[in-house]
Formats: sequence, structure tokens, C-alpha cells
Amino acid sequence: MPHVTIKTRGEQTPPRDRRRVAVGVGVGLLAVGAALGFGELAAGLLRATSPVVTVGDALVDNSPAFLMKWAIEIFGTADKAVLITGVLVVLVLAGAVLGVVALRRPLVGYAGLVLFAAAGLAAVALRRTDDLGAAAAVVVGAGAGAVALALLLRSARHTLEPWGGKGEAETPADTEGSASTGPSAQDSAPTVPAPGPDRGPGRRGFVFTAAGVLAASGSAGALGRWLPSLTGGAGSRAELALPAPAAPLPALPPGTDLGVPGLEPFTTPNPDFYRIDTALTIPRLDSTQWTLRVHGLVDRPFEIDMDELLSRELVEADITLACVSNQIGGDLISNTRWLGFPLAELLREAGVHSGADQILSTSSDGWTCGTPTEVVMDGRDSLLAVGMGGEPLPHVNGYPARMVVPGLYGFVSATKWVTDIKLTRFADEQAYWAQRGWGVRAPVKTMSRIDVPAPLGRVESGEVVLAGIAWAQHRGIDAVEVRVDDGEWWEAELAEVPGIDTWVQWVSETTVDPGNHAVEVRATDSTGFTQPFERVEPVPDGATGWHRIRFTAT
Ligand SMILES: Nc1nc2c(c(=O)[nH]1)N[C@H]1C(S)=C(S)[C@@H](COP(=O)(O)O)O[C@H]1N2
Ligand SMILES: [Mo]
Repeated sequence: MPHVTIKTRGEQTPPRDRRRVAVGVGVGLLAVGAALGFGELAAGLLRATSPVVTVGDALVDNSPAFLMKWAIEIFGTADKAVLITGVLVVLVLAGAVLGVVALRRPLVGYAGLVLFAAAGLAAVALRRTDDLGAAAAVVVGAGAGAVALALLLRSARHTLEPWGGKGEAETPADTEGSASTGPSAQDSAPTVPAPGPDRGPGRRGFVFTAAGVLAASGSAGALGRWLPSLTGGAGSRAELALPAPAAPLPALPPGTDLGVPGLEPFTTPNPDFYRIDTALTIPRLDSTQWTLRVHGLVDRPFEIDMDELLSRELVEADITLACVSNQIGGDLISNTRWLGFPLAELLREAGVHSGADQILSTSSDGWTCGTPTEVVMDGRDSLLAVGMGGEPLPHVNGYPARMVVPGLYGFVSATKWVTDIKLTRFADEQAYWAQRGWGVRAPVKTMSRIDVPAPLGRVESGEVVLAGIAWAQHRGIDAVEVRVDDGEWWEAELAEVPGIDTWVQWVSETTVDPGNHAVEVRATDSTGFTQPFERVEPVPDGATGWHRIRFTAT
């Protein structure tokens, strides 16, 4: 009867197959782990990008625009973690399969590692950032994976031998006689005539090898991840001493910050500054190694290093930076006092050709940004910034130098880790986001936000405080109006501002009955333009629409 046959086979074959599969999966995962761990270590030692991050970066850069937009919408600022996890999951699955196959056909296992390495090297090449260290890390990782695979396969064959693994050693005697499991396994193992699945030198040898590989890869990986965080050295952020500005700005006028609980503070503390970029790992540059090259359609191309930049007369400016992806009511906007050198002056030194309508800036990690030349040169406080909030730029915000142009969204103006500025023409070259369908000239749109009451918050009925922020960088805000429950608009009070390049806090009061209510806000800028009601998505050049929140009065 068929079912008897199945049962009989079930007692013999599956445990053996299952064991083979389990060992194979273990071998594959450990080999992949060794490749990743030692790849990280090499990257850490060489101060290069880790192989996984290189692959992730290449995926980010080469994804179609719709996929990027989808990922950002679904995962928000967690998109990077999700991507890295995805790369690791693929590696783990591929490693598991390869391990099982490699037990019978070792060559397939090595070929798999070669494929991983090829993918890694292709990613390095696609990134086009001349990262030789990243390529070396890929090769070292693959090499370590191959060594681990060889060790693991050898001991795995021993552990599987009693069941006739590929027939190399069919008898227990062979297993015993093998010295290849290493002296420790051999010394501690009593002579066991017929090793069972859980006993014997073969089994123990594999477990030792596996544990050794795991420990070595884990330590290598941890060390590699930890190395970049080591500070010290002349060019580190901790060591960089910023000079005082040649012409310091006066302190902020009193009354810029109304101090209303729950209201966005006027000055964003550095750790709270929003962060947006395509970098999977934050570049940690050395200021003594940093240079900025200014070239392209200019009379006098030049290079400037940090010593020279800091010996110049630096200026300060209060500028609110905003992301084009900021949704209505969103928080991808922050304000601080920047320290830097006037970008327009730097460009004048180079002698910009007429017709060079685009400043194409590039970061150390290959991101590009196109800024209209005439905007940077029109007299506003465009900066090559080195400091914010009284400190060197934090690494996430572009240490040691970045651009900031008041009135433009960050994606067309605020290159972090900037190392190259090329004068060119919009007709000739397209920057990163322009290639992906976003705008090329993107002035910040006039917008406002309600912070108090918190959306869906609860307040006591009667007198209720309403407060928030409004912004129209480099135009300035003239008025903010609010209304409750679709009633009449009335004007809120505006806080003080140091100039037209920052956001402004607004506050008002009203009386409400118990129950559910809605508040809306709209701002008017100094050109007399009032925020339109119509809701527009951030793509391609910034969202518009009134922020509306609901709250409950009890
Ligand atoms: N090198 C680099 N600079 C960059 C970006 C980037 O992806 N890479 N993103 C830009 C965008 S879209 C914005 S909104 C600002 C954000 O600056 P922040 O992270 O300091 O707030 O940086 C800009 N500069
Ligand atoms: Mo942005």
C-alpha cells in the first residue's frame, strides 16, 4: 500500500535529508555572515563604504522614480532601514540555498560568492564615486566568505559522513580516523565506534568550526561598524575649531520665541534638526582631507581647503531650511543660525561666465544638486556653511561644509558634504532629483502650520490658545489668518523675526464650546500672495493647501 511505503521511507530518508538541509543552511548562512562581517571590517579599516551599503546606495540611485516615491511614501524616513533589511534578507535567502547546494557541489557555493562579489563591484562602479576602498571591502568580504565556506564544508562533510555524505567516507572508522576536524575536537573526543547524530568527532568538529566562524565574523563586523565612530584626529568634528564670524549677527530680537507649550521653538536645536538625504550611511568626512573644487564655466577654476576657508571672513545668517517633500502640516522644516562664507563671493572669485545658469554641486557621496546661479548671486545670504547652532555642522547635516540658500527648497540648494561646484547650464546637465522628475527651480512656497492644539488633541472648553508657524523664506510673512469650524477668518498675532529668511511663530486665542472642532490656517507673504486652499502634492516642486486640524474641547 502506498501509505506504508511512504511511512517506511519517512522513517529513514527525511531525518537524513532534513539534517543535510539544516547543515547546508547553516553553512550557507555562516559563509554569508563571514563575508558580511569581514566586508564591514575591511570597510571600517579603509574608511570606505560597507558592501551592503554600497549595494543599497546603488539600488537607491538606480531605482525608477516611481519606486523611490512609493518607498518614501510607505516607509517615510525609515526607507533606508527597510532597504538595508531588504538587501540582507536577499543575501540570507540566497546564502541558505547556496549552502545546501554547496554540500554536494562546493563549486556552486564558491560561484555564488563570486556572484555576490560581482554584484558588489557592479554597485561600486555604478556609484561612480571612485571608492576603491569599497571595492576592496567587497573583495575582502567575498574572500572571507570563501575561506569560511571551505572550512565549513570540510567539517560539514564529516558531520554528515555516517549517513554517507557523497560517499567520501562511508564508515564510522573513516570518521574517527580523520584528523581534519582539528586537534581540539580530536583530543576531547573519545573513540566512538558508531557516532549518532548528536555525538562523535564529526558532529563536534562542525559545531566548533561553525562557532569559530560565527565568533570571528561577528567580532569582525562589530569592529568594522565601531571603527568609523572613533573620533580624534586633527580633521574630526570634535577637533574642528570654528573662528568667530567677522561680523557677528546681533542676538535674536526678543519675542521671536513665544514659548507657547507645544509650539515649534524658533531655533531648532541641532539634534532636532530634520534630516533628509539619500545617504544610507552618513559620510564622516575629515576636515583636513576636505577640499572644494570650483570649476566649469568660470574664468579661474580653483580648489579651496578647510584651513583656507576658515581663514576667510565668515558671516552668520538665520535661515529656515525646508524640504520639498514636506507635507501640509509636516515637520521636514527647521531653523537655525548658520555660519559660513558667502557663496556668491566665492563664485565671483572664480568668475562665472554669463550663460552658466546652473550651479551643479556634488557631495562626497555622489549626490548632485542644481541651483539657479542668479538666485545665489542676487544678494541674498547664500552660504557655504561650516557651522550651525554655534557648532561645526553635525555629520548628518553635512560636516564639514554644505550649501544653504535662503528661499530655495533643500533639494535644489542645500548640498551636504559638498566637495565640488561646477558652473554649468540647466540645458546641459541635470541633477539627481531633476533626473527623477522633480522641479529644477524650486522656490519655497508660502505655507503655515498649526502646532497648538495638537492634531486630534483634547483641550478644556472656553478660552483656547491656537499657535503655529508660517514661512515664505526670502519673501517674509505679512499675515497669518485662522478660522475655527469654517467660520470667519481672523488675523493671528505674529512673533518677531530677525529677517525675511526664517519662519515666524503665530499665536491667537478663541473661545470654544465643548465638542469637536476644526482649525485652519493660511498665511500671506510680503508680496501679498495668500496660500491657496487647493491641495497640491509635494511632487514636483512643493505642497500647497491649508493646514486643517481637529481637536476636542471637553
Ligand atoms: N549630499 C546630500 N545633500 C543633500 C541631500 C542629499 O540627499 N545628499 N538632500 C537635500 C535635501 S532634499 C534636503 S531637504 C536637505 C536637508 O538637509 P538636512 O538633512 O540638514 O535637514 O539637504 C539637501 N542636501
Ligand atoms: Mo528635501
